[in-house]
Amino acid sequence: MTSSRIACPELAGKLTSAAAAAAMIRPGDNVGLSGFTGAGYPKAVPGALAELMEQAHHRGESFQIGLWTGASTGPGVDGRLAEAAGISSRLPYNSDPVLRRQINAGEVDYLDEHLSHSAQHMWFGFYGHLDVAVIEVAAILPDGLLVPSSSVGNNKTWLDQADRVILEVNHWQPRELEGFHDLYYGAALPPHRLPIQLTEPMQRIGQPYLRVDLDKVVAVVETNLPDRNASFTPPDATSAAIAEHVLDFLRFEVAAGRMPASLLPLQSGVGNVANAVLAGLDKSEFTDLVAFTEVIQDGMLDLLDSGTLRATSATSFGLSDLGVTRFMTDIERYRGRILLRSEEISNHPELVRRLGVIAMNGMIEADIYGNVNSTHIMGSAIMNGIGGSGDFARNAFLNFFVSPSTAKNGAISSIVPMASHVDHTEHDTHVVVTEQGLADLRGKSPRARAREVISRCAHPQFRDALADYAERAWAERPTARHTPHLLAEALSWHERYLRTGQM
Ligand code: 0RQ
Repeated sequence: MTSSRIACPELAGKLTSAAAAAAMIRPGDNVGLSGFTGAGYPKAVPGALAELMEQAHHRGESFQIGLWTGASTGPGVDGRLAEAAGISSRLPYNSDPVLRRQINAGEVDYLDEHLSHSAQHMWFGFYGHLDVAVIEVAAILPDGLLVPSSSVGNNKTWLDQADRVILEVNHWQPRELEGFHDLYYGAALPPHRLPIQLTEPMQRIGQPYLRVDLDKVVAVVETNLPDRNASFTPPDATSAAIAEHVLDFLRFEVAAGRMPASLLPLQSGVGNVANAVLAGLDKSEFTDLVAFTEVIQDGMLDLLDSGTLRATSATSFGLSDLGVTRFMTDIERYRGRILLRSEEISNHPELVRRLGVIAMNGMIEADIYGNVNSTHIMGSAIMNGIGGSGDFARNAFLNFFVSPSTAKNGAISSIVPMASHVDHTEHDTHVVVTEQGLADLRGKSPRARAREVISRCAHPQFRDALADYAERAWAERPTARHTPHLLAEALSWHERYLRTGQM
């Protein structure tokens, strides 16, 4: 490995090993890492830190940190540090199964935050002090400016706010990533905030580089390791049916004159249903689309390659191994058509609303009135977190929440009388989609929404029970018929699955 990517002499002088860099992190520190959806997280220092934690634990000493990131990382970060019992608190998002178990066991405090809020809550002082930032970059320029890697996330904020900075320069990341980023440094705190002058998804409002105060950099480490590249399965019948319902609805909206033939900027959550919608778009008549989203997954590369998608703004990649190879071998093809921004900008409510984004996100369950649970199984156990779904859905021109109509091999209905946890309220939800059909909730009263959700989205196995619930709630609540519920029964709907031992 060479230091050809570290062109700044002052920072080249700070080159050291991962173990030496990790030793600069102390028990009790809050540590801000780069990383978003398995892309751009530091590959070496977290593992070395986990070893130090295990050694300390063997000596009977406590060594835990508060762990802050952009969003999810990889098993080498969340998983490894969790295995070392090294995380006391975590924000703003996690999808690692080992850490999830610790959170749900009550061993780790988890702040599940809207992603657009995490940077500003740091600036507002809501999270306390950030001791160390560990940030992966693709290269360091002679003047110390940093070429970001495959995600931006909260890197700008962590670099700015941390007392000490450790940089990981990853040779695996394409050096050609220089120019793929747009870092906005114009944010001020209330009452001095100004409008963000972005009126078109691909508009540049910042600079291609991250800045760091060179005096704060305590170590530079070189790596040559890949991102965590999620595997991607081709759409199955369920996700393909969901995608078809979404596409038909978009056609209907265009025909009704509510959006142009090239639609409005798209935001798509991650996962197989999201990829199926993108695959459906690619086969459709839609062209000249643009995305203003969080994550660029394989489906987006397909759309860019076919020309269906003109360009996309995001904060991170979230590609499969195959997707990474495609991107890396043909990177110039994507230059100017992909722009990575900080997550406070990619998910900014002001921008999502101004641009009129069409938001599509997964859900765990929706209730008959349109309240959506994206995060908690049976109302208590966290799955991942709200991520960007609230940033986009609440401010979108049009939002979709999508899910198979059942979970756990058909044992559980994703349409329930009352959501066991609410992330998106009935006031925010526009369209609910399952493989059974699509419920358009816009402009409808609660009872009309219930009829729509039950008849169009519920699985036939649960449809009668849900309709019966809604009718009895109406009959038994003669003075509370706006959004009638039978509370004990609504909750027991969830609990009966606990009793079957399926959960
Ligand atoms: O669990 O794997 O243990 O069986 O939840 O469900 O069907 O694989 O769906 O991967 O699309 O995830 C909402 C979690 C859906 C995701 C959620 C169980 C199910 C399975 C996953 P198992 P699927 P997906 C941009 C936007 C919030 C963040 C977001 C999510 C597991 O979309 O995290 O939108 N969203 N971010 O069995 C019991 C139910 C269930 C259920 C599903 N009703 N009851 N278990 N499951 N429904 C990205 C970012 O912000 C970074």
